[in-house]
Amino acid sequence: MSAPASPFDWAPKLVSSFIDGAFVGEVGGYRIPTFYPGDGRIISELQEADALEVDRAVRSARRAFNDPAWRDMAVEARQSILYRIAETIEANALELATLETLNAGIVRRDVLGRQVLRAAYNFRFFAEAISQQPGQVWQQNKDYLTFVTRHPVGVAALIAPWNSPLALASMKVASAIAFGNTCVLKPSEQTPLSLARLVELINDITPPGVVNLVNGRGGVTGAALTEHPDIDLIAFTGGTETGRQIMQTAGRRLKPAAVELGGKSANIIFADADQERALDGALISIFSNNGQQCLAGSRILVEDSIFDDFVGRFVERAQKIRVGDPLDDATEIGPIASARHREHILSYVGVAQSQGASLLTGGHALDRPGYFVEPTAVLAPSNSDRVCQEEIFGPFAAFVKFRDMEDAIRMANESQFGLVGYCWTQNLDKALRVSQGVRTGLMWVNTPMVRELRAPFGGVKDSGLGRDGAAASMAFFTEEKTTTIPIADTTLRKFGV
Ligand code: TXE
Repeated sequence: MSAPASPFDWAPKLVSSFIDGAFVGEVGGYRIPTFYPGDGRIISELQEADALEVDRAVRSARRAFNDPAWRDMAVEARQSILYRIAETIEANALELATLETLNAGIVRRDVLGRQVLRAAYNFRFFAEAISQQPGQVWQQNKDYLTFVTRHPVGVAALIAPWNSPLALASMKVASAIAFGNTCVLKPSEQTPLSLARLVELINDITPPGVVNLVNGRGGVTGAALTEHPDIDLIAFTGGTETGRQIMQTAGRRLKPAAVELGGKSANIIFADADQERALDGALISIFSNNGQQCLAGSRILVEDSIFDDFVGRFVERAQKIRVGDPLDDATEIGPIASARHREHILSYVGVAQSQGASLLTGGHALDRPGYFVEPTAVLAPSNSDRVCQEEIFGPFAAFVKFRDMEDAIRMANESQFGLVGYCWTQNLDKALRVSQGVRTGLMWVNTPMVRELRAPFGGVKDSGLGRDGAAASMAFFTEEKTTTIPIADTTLRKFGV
């Protein structure tokens, strides 16, 4: 589709569920307005799926799964579908990016240059991964050959958050369908637009029912989906409390679930680091994606000998960041995704100050329509302060000083979370000790946020359970079956002779 006169014309008036190859369309029921965080205007309306509509979506996914044409498809045919989805995403990049920006407030230039490319890459990556998976054969027992085959699990419930819908949901859909499952995707009720379009585009390529979409609030549509008896597995990204509820449901129903939750990741900066690179990395890791990302390096631990200088330079740069219209290519930070979340972020200024922290920069909403927050940093007296322990999920950095490596590792580990971590040093020994000593799912040394999809990604402690990645996703989205066959003359015991 060629670009309309106004980017807002890309937003549909109504977003409904997409079931069995088509949008459900207007059927009445509960509606939720969708806002443009750049000025607070309503841009669309979401029609919430109730339990009956969720049931229709799950039944559609089940029918598609039961069709051997999908489930037992040759790997080359499945690869070609995944490659075509990647190409379609790229061909529709501007529309998808604009919808993401209108809905989530992420700067469009960044969505185009990063998230949309990542969404396409997710499909391409799994197209390649599925043709390269080795199997297991056991032949130590000379009389028998035992081999293990993998089979798709079935119908997956995929639940996505609002902070980076395209990148996160596309990873789930790509890994689910690559391994032969079918799915029902539920985006966040705040950000349905880009994913509704993505699901429509995917359905031009996949058989109907392979990828379905339901929209609505977590407690209504999300709960109906995870509670549905015909769901075989659940993949969730979102907040820690919701993650606990999902795990309870999965436990009760004995279904596998992978939950990728929040973080409060330590960014450890040693005096012997390349200071300029560490500074760039610290700014990227807290301010990209408008600060709303689980990977954020939101606790910046700096060695005391460089503390004042490093913090001074960070503040100087933070004050020059261009905050504003996310559709403008010159903007670096756009609006927070919702008014409620902006208030949540700003409330931490008071929280920090009440515990003795000093405000280094920012701390206010911008005086203009939309949900903008100044890039903010505080100096926390202690790592046990709430600003160092709770996920704020915005452009809000908390600085703490450390004495030496042991002190830094101890502080990094004093957290309920353990998603990622960052370490900046020129000393290999220190880099290795920190990367091994900090209890987290992933550590980046001298670089921010390089996502190697071949390697496992996921959190420990309250940051989640389960991993994404080539082997990890295969383990989650397939079931192993062991088959044993005699390959020699084996005599059997005879009953009743
Ligand atoms: O997330 P929710 P919220 C963190 C971040 C944020 C906090 C709360 O700190 O401030 O979580 O955000 C669906 N059954 N992250 O409240 O509610 C919901 O509709 C099934 C970190 O917005 O967890 C949405 O689709 N589904 C994070 C999705 O869960 C339910 C990204 C996530 O929303 C449900 C987002 C239920 N009972 C927030 N309740 C990350 N890991 O990147 C809600 N949902």
